[in-house]
Amino acid sequence: MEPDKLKSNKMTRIVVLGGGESGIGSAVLAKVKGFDVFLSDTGKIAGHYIETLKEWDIPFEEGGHSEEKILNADEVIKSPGIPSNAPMVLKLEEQGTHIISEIEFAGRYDNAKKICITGSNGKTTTTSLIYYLMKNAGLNVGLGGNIGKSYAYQVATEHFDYYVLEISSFQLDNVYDFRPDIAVIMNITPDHLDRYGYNMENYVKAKFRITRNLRPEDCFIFDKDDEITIGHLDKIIISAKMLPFTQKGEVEQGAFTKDDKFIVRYEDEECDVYLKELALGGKHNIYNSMAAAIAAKVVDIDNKTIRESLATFQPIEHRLEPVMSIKDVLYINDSKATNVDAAWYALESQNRPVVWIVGGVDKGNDYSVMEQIVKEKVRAIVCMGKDNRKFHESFEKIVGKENMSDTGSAEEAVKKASAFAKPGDVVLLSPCCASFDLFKCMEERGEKFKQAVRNL
Ligand code: UMA
Repeated sequence: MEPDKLKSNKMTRIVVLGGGESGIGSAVLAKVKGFDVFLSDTGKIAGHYIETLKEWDIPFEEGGHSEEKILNADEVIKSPGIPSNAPMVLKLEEQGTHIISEIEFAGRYDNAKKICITGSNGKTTTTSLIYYLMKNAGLNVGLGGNIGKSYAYQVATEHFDYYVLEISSFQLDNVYDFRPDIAVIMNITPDHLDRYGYNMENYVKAKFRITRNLRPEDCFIFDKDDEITIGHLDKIIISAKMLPFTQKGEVEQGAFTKDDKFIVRYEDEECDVYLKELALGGKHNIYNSMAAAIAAKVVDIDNKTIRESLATFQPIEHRLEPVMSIKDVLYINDSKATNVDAAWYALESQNRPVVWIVGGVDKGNDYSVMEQIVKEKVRAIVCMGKDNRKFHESFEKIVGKENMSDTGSAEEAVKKASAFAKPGDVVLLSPCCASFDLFKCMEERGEKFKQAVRNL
């Protein structure tokens, strides 16, 4: 059934697959909009989500997907963690049922101006920076998407003039009519290839779905130094104001670095920011800050607020988060680095020898790109995962067999790392991988790392 028809036919049956943050939010919004809603989860739904379902009187099942309750849906909202080749998804597709994401569904009922950020790395930091800038400017703004509280739940229960939404490729996979006012692609490097048939082109196309409905009055902010982004832009047409950011030369509109500053140009306005005043260090954070500053200029935030906000922003949890120094060894939690590129930047931003804690669920990673940076920065490697073979194959030749160790918990990893570390070193958890072999999620991995450091 066409989405437009769904908007008006209130007793249409909506089935939500997945009872996590995304599914619960979607089910509540569908209920608020008067649909006949049913939620189904193959696993166990967390207690607080069951409370919410009961509170809103939403029927649900857990422990399996029942065909007779799902295949009769007029439209299905699929949680982003459910792969497109899951048996129930394939059955629904076979019979032609329209499958959408939470973002597509919530976007239908949200008139706020939307600033949507995707990319392989830096999207959480940039999303949080833009949100912080807009809050400081006194705007009525919400934060959601792949971060924090479900976007759909907020659309159902709150009102904002603006949303800043971090959007993952999984959420974009089932987006059709969703339209941001400002779309941002931070960069595109290999990630989640296991979900995209190990084909980079599929992943790039998923990311670019964020631009598919842009209009001439909308803005597209992107990294001009990112070859994959630029390569794809050569193949497509985007009808929006193009606002690149770069650390290699000048641009007429967008942002660029010059000497000790970066300069933002939007229409006939200009704002310059001293690099040394940025709260977040490292080359990658110059990109993040430039993207955020462009978005801020587009929504007409004054230069003073932009400069002050970029100077006072606090680093986000699990992203290059300093934990504490013990015997002049600094422990840094970068659990959020779940792909190779993120870990590369984490190592690049260190100016002390590194004992690197790495490992987890490999997503089709190619570690050859890490060899040079490991040679330059890393003293020893502690593997923390169930299968560490690829790390040994790639890095033993660089750091030496005697400087590598295998561990199966955060506690063990921190102990081994502290034994390798010398005064003046950094112990950096920047795993390159997903966390699901040993932990529930990357947040739990970061928490357990921090706890183990405090227990040293
Ligand atoms: N499930 C089914 N059927 C299946 C498979 C799973 O019912 O065939 C059920 C599971 O039993 C589970 C539920 O689906 O109960 C989980 O759904 P989910 O994995 O989509 O998780 P949510 O809690 O709904 O969180 C999702 C995002 N998770 C993923 O994309 C994996 C959250 O991003 C997001 O914040 C949230 O929606 C809000 O809308 C997290 C994430 O890890 C942070 N994102 C990835 C990343 O950043 O790398 C993309």
